[in-house]
Amino acid sequence: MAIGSKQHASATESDSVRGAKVMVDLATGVLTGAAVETIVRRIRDMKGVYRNEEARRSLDQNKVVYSVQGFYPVSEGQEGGLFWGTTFLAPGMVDDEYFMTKGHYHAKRSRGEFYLTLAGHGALILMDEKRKTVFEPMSHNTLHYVPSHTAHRVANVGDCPLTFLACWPSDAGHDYEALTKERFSRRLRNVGGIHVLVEER
Ligand code: M6P
Ligand code: ZN
Repeated sequence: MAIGSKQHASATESDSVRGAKVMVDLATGVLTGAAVETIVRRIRDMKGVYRNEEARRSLDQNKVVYSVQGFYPVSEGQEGGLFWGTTFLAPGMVDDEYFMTKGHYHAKRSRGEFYLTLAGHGALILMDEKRKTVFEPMSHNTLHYVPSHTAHRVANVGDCPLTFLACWPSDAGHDYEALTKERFSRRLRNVGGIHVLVEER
């Protein structure tokens, strides 16, 4: 078939071509499009997340810790779909702990997730079912696989915003409850200027 003949013509017919619903700026992580939804987590939303609750309470409760821009093409819980998001995590400290995401298990424990770091310096904290907690350093272009059955949370260990992309199954869900009872077995803390995992007492 000649180049640009029938096949090409059909690809330009309006009923067979549709524009992307969302654009991702890979320099900044910013998503644009009518389908994009944003959630914001402020210091006031982080009750019980940090070891030193008094230190958290003494901070500006309106300060944004992180925001997540998401593209959820199917409804949450639906099997077979995928979700996409960008997390923007501010730099900051609560006592000797870094600003971090709440952290979660997937409600459906068998589900995994990918994270791709765009900017900043962070730590992806992972705890497996045996309660073994480790972290993976995050920096520009690092790709992280969150295995199934693994609690995960991200801390910003740098001075600049930490930005990362994420992709996860639409039926994964978020189980925050389990971590309010059990918590991570180790916490990432600044000890003498270095970030280390310290056993939770
Ligand atoms: C990533 C994804 C999202 C998650 C967000 C913030 O973008 O893992 O599913 O909601 O980080 O993390 P958390 O829900 O633990 O606050
Ligand atoms: Zn997740």
